[in-house]
Amino acid sequence: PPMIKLSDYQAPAFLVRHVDLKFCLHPTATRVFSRLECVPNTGKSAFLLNGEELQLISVEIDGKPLADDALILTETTLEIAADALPDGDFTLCCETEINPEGNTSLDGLYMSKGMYCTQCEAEGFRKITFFPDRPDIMATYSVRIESDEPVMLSNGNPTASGPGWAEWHDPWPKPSYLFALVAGNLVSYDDSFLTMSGREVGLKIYVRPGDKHRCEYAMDALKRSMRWDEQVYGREYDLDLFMIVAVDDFNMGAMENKGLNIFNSKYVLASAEIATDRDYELIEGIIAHEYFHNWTGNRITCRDWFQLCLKEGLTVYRDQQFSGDQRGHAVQRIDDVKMLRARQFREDAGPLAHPVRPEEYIEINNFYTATVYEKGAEVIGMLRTLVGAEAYERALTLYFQRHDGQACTIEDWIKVFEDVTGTDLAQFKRWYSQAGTPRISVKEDWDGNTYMLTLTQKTDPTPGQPDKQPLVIPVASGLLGSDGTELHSTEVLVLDKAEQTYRFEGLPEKPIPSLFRGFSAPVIVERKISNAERAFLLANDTDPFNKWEMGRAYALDLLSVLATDAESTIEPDFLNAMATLLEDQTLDPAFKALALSLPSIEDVMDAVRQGGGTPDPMACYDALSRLDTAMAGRMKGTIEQIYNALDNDGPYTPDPQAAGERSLRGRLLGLISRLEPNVETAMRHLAHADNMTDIMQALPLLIRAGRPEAKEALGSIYESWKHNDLVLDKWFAAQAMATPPEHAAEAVAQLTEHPDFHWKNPNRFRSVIGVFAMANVAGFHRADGAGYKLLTDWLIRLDPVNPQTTARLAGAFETWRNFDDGRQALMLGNMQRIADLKGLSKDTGEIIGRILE
Ligand code: BAL
Ligand code: ZN
Repeated sequence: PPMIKLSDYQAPAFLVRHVDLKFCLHPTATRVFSRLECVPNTGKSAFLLNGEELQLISVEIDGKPLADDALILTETTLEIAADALPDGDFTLCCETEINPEGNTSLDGLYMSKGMYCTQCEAEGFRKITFFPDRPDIMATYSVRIESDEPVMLSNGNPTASGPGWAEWHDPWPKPSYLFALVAGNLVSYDDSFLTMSGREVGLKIYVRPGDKHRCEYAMDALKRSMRWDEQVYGREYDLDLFMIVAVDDFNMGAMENKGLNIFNSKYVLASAEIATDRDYELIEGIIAHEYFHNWTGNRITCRDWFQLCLKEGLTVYRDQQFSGDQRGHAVQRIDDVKMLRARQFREDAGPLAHPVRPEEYIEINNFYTATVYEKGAEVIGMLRTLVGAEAYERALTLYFQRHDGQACTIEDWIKVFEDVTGTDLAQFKRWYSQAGTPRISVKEDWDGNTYMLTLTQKTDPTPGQPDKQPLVIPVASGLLGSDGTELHSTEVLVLDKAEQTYRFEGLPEKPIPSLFRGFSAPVIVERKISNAERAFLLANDTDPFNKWEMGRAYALDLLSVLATDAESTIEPDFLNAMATLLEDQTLDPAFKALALSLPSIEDVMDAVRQGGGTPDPMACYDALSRLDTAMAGRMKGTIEQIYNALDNDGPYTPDPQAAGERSLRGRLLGLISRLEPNVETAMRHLAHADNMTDIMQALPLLIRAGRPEAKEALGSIYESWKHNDLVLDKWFAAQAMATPPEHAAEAVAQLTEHPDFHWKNPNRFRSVIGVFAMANVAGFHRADGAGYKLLTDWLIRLDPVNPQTTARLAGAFETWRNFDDGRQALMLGNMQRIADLKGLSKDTGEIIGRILE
């Protein structure tokens, strides 16, 4: 398959001003009639339209059929010869037939449990009709749907309907990837919103009959998002209607189609008994994210797919700001950074590393990555830190004013900041083109009066980028005195050279620095600090992020020692520091839960590697168990007391305060269970659970302990919930995640035999195979290779059905070089099995190809 390059970008030869579409829906033979109003854009040339898996019935220009020799039809394109086109504007009419039921890729028009739905980003529209399917072609759309389905939806406002048909019009020009159509037996949960200028907008969440009572939270999150975007960014909604549809078969989390967001059901439906606190949090964040796209993505879109971070980085940044405002900024920041490190830093350190704005791809779907999304958001956060909140606001206002209705580039984005601040941001822009995570080393000097801080930045080579340039890195720093007072409050130091020294004069004593407060840049700080200093900052830092960070660094230090030397002892100072933290009345429960949690097993493996070792996953797993047990032993009495005090008899509410308390209680339950071979407390916790959060806190502990009661609990949850896919996903996931690593591969293989393992459904596949590979790390990396083989067998089976989901999970092999020779050989052999497949999708082929390169 060809490599698409940013440097090859060319303006489209023709624009499309308006699109009329008519759909005659049929599960296996849907007819699509399109009428495109086309405008020449770059002089006389052939017209190239994309089209895949389409049966062409007819094509006409200005009402006249085209001669056969005026057309070249390939597997993926339809080319109309320049001679066959009139000189000025023209209309192109096409009739095609497609098979939604046969479309298992869930890209284009497909069926999910009898309901028609679409996914067009990035290149699904070309599976619906012939079209120049690129985001820099923005058109208005009028859509007519004909079918017997009771509900028929498309973008924009409804214009007319009757028995068996419905018509929609979207007045806002949009790229084809934002097109959507839904038809099926759906009911709606309705509300309305009064915008800042006093317009009433109808809000509808469409779900299957029976799910209507699970829409309240999503609707509330939507209204809060709409208000927030008005208040914080001055952005008002622009149609009479905003719709969300919940779909069970969906590759992504959700999709921001204009006026008609389509969501994976798991990010819409919530009630105490089916959703955990984490689900509520994700629903809130994703509803906000998709809604915010209306301005950052839809009104202002991307010129080409290399600019994906223009909409995704900014929209993630905005949804993180929103969630921070809703739930508290410290906890939000810690959660965001945990995720960034777990996914983006790992991506940046391996064979799949790529810049925030990639320069080439084979399959664009492979670039919906943590780097484009989460690092893309970090880059915006840094820009805001560097220019200040006030200039950021002016730049955004200018961005919306200057580029509304356009398909833009990162150059356009940077330019508004340059124009507003009068500064040259050329060096800052390297964040978009240079892959890899910078490593910062720190040197301190103290001469009795002046404190000198020397920072050095270095970025390791990444694929295709052997030499790295210095970046502009905002270092939010404070200095603390030995009594814990702030000697120098937070100041943003700008590191824009390979090495720089910052001087602080007139200090009474050698200060203790608190660097990268709030994680002010996505970098790795390589600083040797004594455990005493870590304990000091853990106790005294005024920056909550760094307070958490110090506890994490301290724990990682101990864990990497434990993982390489099982006989080593655990420093009581760490346990004492954790005990102090637990008893600190000033800390909020959600923060405490995070601060008392141990790093992930991948973090431990990375720490072992940083120390020059080769991590043994099982030894890292055991190290975590040992440290957890030691913490539990040290804090035993207090843990039980606080656990009991947090027992809330009232009804479940999903608000952040209650969720924070449950999260601490869940963490304490985990600790208590370390000391109870029979996990009595977890059994009681489960027995009294009246909500899914409590169930999902206790159930994995029973599974991990190998208790017969776990089987009973699983059986009874299954009986109660076998008709609810979202609960069954959790039921599968709990087993795939918590089964002890020694026999996880067998347990997971057995789960795949279960009659409810509907492997063509992405949520179900991910909840078993994905969770095993990503969340049962020691089980997946078992030395005999059983985990690798299991994953590979399933990827081979899924690839012809759903390339996108297969390619994503194939990323589980991206860290293969971090392991010992035996595991490397096993992973390599399995990846080779995939690479050798006849007819391997370009999605999976590209991922495996890059990992093996
Ligand atoms: N645009 C794809 C889904 C999302 O990022 O919102
Ligand atoms: Zn997005």
